[in-house]
Amino acid sequence: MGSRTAGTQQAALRKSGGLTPEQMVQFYRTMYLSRRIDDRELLLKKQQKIFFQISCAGHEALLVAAGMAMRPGYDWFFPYYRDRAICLALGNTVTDQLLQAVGAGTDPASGGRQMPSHWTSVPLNIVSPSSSTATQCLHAVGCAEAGVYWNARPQAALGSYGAGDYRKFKNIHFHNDEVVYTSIGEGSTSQGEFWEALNTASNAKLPVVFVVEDNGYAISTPVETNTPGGNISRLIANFPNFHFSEIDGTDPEESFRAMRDAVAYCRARTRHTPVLAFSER
Ligand SMILES: Cc1ncc(C[n+]2csc(CCOP(=O)(O)OP(=O)(O)O)c2C)c(N)n1
Repeated sequence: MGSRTAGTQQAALRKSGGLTPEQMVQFYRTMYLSRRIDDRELLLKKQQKIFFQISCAGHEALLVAAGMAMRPGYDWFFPYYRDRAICLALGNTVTDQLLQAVGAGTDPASGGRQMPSHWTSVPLNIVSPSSSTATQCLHAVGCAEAGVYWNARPQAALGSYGAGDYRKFKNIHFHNDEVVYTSIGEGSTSQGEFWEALNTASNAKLPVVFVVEDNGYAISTPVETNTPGGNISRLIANFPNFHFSEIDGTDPEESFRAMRDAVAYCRARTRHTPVLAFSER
């Protein structure tokens, strides 16, 4: 009986990608919290206290998995506007997110200067995005390139232009095994920035995890209108140097296993390969 129980527990651990029951509860709580904040913001918008609301609904499992597989304040994050749940998993609080939503002067992300859902946190390494969709992919590639360059040439950042140690000035630290996360909706993959980012990440073998969240629509435009063949996975599966994964992003355990493997692959600098994961419609 005892060994059967141990066997069952081990099978459950394998299925969850190594997450303990306590971590699974935390996983669910973060998913639920994300949905509750979305619901509250929708109410605030109807009360005209928020002028812009973007929902993470349906994306929570994949995003909490990503947050739990990565290291806040150590890895780097270039999410897109649907990524509320990864920010919560990394350590953003409800107060942080609501202050940003209403554009409060006390908003820790930007003092109320950024748009709502333009996720930003200096201590968590969540980098403030542009509203131009897909540009975050190039920012992520630039960050990964900077990390690889500075890790290989620690003297390069030292004061050659008289400004002192640039990294200390900007409070930026690379550790030689950090991973860079970026995400994008499937509709925005039709933009050049996405393909430029893939080209450089592939050629330079950069440690970037690209997450394409395919929810079937670019806001309202069906995926078939944007993507030749209607499936972005098919178009990019054969890029050189990619570790590639297509998953059901509404399945928490499958999502965590995929994210864990993708992050480990990049962190190990096996081939410095970018990784692609996909959310299912
Ligand atoms: C360069 C650019 N073009 C257009 C827009 C307007 N816009 C914002 S979101 C969006 C659709 C994006 O769809 P998708 O990438 O599938 O993300 P989803 O919101 O569906 O998750 C568009 C066209 C923009 N922000 N930037």
